[in-house]
Amino acid sequence: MLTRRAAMMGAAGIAALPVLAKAAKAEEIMDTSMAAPADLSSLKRIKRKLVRPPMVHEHEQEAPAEPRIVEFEMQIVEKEIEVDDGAYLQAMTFNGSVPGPMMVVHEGDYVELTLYNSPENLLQHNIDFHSATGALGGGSLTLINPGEKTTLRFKATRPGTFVYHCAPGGPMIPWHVVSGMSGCIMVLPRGGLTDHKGDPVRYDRVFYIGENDFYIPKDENGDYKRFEDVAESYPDTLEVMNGLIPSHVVFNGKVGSLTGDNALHAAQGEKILFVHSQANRDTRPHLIGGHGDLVWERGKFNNTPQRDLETWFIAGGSAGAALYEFLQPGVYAYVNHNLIEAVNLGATAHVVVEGDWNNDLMEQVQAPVEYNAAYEGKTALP
Ligand SMILES: [Cu+2]
Repeated sequence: MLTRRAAMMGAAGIAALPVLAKAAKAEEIMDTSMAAPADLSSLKRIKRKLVRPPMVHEHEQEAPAEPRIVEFEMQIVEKEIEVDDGAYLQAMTFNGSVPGPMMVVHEGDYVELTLYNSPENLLQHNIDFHSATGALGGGSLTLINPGEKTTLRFKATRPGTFVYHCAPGGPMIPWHVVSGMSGCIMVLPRGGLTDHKGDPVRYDRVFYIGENDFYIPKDENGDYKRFEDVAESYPDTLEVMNGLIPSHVVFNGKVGSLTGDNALHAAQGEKILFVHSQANRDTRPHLIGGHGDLVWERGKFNNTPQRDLETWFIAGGSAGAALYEFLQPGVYAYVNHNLIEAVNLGATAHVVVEGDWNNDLMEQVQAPVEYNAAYEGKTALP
C-alpha cells in the first residue's frame, strides 16, 4: 500500500494538491544558457563544511589577496520539529536545522553552492541569496523538485551579513520562510572588520542567532494541531499566518534552544560577534547586562558601525551584526526586546560568562535587607 507521502509524490497526489506541487511560473525560471562563460580557471577553490547554528564553520577573518571560489553543499530536509512542549511544526529546513547554517566568505570571493532536494521531500524548493545579484537572488536558477540537485555560483560583491531563504513562488514563499527555510551568509571585507575609526577589529567567536516567527494552528480545544506532513499542515497554517499573530517567536528553532543546558558560553574578555537574522519580521535584539560595542545594525560592513548601543533593530528580511566584549562574569540574557516575544513566546538566549567580578563596574553595596520604614523616614504615608 502506498503511504500518504509516496502517494503525494505521484501524479495523482500532485493533482489533488495543485497549489503545493504547482509548476513554476515563467518569472521563477530563467534561462541563462546563452550567456558568455565566465573564466574562473585561475582561481583557487576551497570547500567549507557547514556546521549547525549557533556555531559557524572555520574561517579566516583576513583573507588572502586573491579571491577564491568557496564551495558549499546544503541538503533540504522537510521534517517535523518540536518548537515547544506539545507544539510541533512541519518544518522545511536547509541542512536539517532552523535556521539554516551560516556561511562565511570574503568580498570578491565566489560562493558556489550545491543544493540537494532530498527525494523524501514533497515540495519544490530553491534559494534566494540577498547577497547575490540577479535572477531573484538565484531563486530563478535553483528551483528543484524532490530528488533533484542544482549548483549556483555568485560573486559576493558586497560585504555584510545577509539573509538567504527559500522563495519558490507565490504563497509558497512566505510559507516556506515561516516553516524555517532561512539562514545567513556573512561576507567579510578582505582585510576583516574595521571599527568606527577604520582600525581593524577582530572577534574571538561568532554566535549565529536565527530568529523565527511560527504560526502553529490550534484545534477546537485550544491544543496545537499536529500534522502528518508539510502538505497536510498547509491550509490551517496559512489561516494562522494570514492573521499575522505568531504562536511562537523563537531563536534557533525552538523555545529554550539557547537557554539552560543549551546556553551559550563565553569567557570574560572574549569578543563575540552576534549575527542575528530574521527573514520575515522585524526584531530588536538586546543583551541584558551588556551592550553592542560596535553594531552594524543593518549588517553591512561598508557602513561605519554604531557604538554603545542598548538595543538594535533588525528589519525583517535582513541580518545584523553586533560585537561585544564580555566584561563581567554571570548570566546574560540575549533577547528580542519586545519582552512578550522574549519571555512568553520564546525569543531568549542565555550567555554564561566565566571570570572574576569587577566591583568597579558594579557592586552590590547593600544586599537586600528589611529596614525600619518609620525610623528611616522612608514610608509611603504622608
Ligand atoms: Cu522551500
